[in-house]
Amino acid sequence: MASFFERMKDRLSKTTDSFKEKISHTLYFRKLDEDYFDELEESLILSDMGMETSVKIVEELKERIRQRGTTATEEARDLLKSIMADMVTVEKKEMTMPVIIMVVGVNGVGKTTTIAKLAQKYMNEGKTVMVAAADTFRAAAVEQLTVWSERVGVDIVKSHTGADPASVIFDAIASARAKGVDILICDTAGRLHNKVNLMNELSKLTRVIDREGEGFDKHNLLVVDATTGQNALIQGRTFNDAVHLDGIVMTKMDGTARGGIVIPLISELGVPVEYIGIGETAEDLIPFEAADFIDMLYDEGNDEADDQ
Ligand SMILES: Nc1nc2c(ncn2[C@@H]2O[C@H](COP(=O)(O)OP(=O)(O)OP(=O)(O)O)[C@@H](O)[C@H]2O)c(=O)[nH]1
Ligand SMILES: [Mg+2]
Repeated sequence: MASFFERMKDRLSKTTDSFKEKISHTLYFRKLDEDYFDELEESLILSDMGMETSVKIVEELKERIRQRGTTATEEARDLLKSIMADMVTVEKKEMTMPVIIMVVGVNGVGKTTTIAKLAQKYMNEGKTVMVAAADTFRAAAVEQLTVWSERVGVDIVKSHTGADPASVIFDAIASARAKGVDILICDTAGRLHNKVNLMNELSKLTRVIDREGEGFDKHNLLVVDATTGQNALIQGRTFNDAVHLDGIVMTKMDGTARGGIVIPLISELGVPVEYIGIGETAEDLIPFEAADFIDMLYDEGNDEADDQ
């Protein structure tokens, strides 16, 4: 059976292959001159690193090259790798039990699926889990979470479509407290009539959780979809303004070449990516290790070994 690292490598191969391809020609430069830096910056932007982060990476590279008197492109490549590794090194916030996890993100990114995956993972670790269906906006959202909760085997607190999400959270916290569950995971709407409404609702839910959830640790997770590239970054900024984000889950990393977006997401928001989604089943969630990810981007190991 493929090792954990191999499985991740396999699922992320579109992203890593794309990065290697985009960056490879910069290795053929003879001199580390302005042409080299321009080319590199463009390659980074094309690899979904975002304008701001790409400029920052190249500025830092110039500085390190200057300090060290580096002239070889291979050496510059190693410096580049260490700069990127530094940028994604953000400490993850440990959760203490009992905890309320609020899951936020725009519609369709994979919130409900991620909740099922997280519930499965925590149950496998021997934790007691409950989910709250606080996306009462979209018809079928409650049913979708109900189906998942039955499949995974966790308790669910829910109401009808159109109910006040704050009251669902209120009831869920009371129930989680009464049953002594370790982890309460709250699903939220990804879409309301407009963005201001959505952000106001999330702030309200945060206040309810703070007020009613005494004795519970609080953990806010943003779910973003890797296939949307730069949009993930815009969403990250918007949600981070409305809700304090403790962590990010990047979904749909399987089958996209745009996974490089995790780098600017982490470095610009200063929020760690905790997990990545690599498929549609409850098992397709893996912890994200930023340093391993950077290693994969630069790994030149033979590709044939990656095939089954
Ligand atoms: N390939 C792949 N598909 C995923 C992943 N995560 C979620 N999906 C799919 O993305 C679609 C949307 O997922 P949902 O969990 O319903 O997304 P949501 O954010 O809850 O959506 P709304 O409730 O409409 O806001 C579903 O078809 C999922 O199966 C993933 O990691 N990889
Ligand atoms: Mg949903």
